[in-house]
Amino acid sequence: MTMPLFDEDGDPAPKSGIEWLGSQACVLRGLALARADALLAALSIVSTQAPFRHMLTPGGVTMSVAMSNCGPLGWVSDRRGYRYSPVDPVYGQPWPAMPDALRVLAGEAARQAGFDTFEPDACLINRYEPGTRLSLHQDRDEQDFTQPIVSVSLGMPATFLFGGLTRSERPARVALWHGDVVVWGGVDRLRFHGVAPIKGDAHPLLGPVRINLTFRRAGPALTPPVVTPPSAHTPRRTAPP
Ligand SMILES: O=C(O)CCC(=O)C(=O)O
Ligand SMILES: [Mn+2]
Repeated sequence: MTMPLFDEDGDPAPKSGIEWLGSQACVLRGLALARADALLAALSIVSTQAPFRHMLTPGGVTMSVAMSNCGPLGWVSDRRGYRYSPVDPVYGQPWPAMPDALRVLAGEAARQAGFDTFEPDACLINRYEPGTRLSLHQDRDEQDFTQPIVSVSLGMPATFLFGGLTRSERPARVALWHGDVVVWGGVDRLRFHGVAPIKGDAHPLLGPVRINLTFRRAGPALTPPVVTPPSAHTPRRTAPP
């Protein structure tokens, strides 16, 4: 089997470098490539603990993309709506811990994109098969929009749709390859985005599958450490006799 080498316009896959999609949004080409084996090994353990499942939209439609999560919080959808939960609703257990290989990559990607203090507490794992897609949406179930989104692509290539702050703005079509990482935050944090139907050749490592890891800070904002005023440390003086 050969690697797919060209995108839908016939352009070759870029292997490295940074491409800006907005003033605070970029693709880090190939950043995850050298550690793909470690990421896939970690994911295989996660998915035995929290197997992929097709969630229901609040409207009762089964999603075509299969999903799982790792980290303290996991994104879930059902008839009650979209939300983050510390517990996998299928098994009633906490989600598997976020493997170090994933957490470290997310932090590095965020730093390269200009976000120095990203500490994800959620990693949504999406599994696409040929023909599946993700319609245009904003990521807005998180509490802290000052933190970016970091999104890692593995397996089959995809066309990422990156729109504006309104649904009506026509999205750019960005080819994403095995190992690419997209980061968007700051003024670009709430841009609409999605994935066009997956098509093309099976991937040599993963077969007819695309895996996407989306890292987020879903819970409360990171608060600066509380500094106790020095007077609170001073031992209380007893009154002179
Ligand atoms: O698969 C992707 O590249 C994007 C995934 C995404 O936007 C999401 O899970 O919210
Ligand atoms: Mn999204």
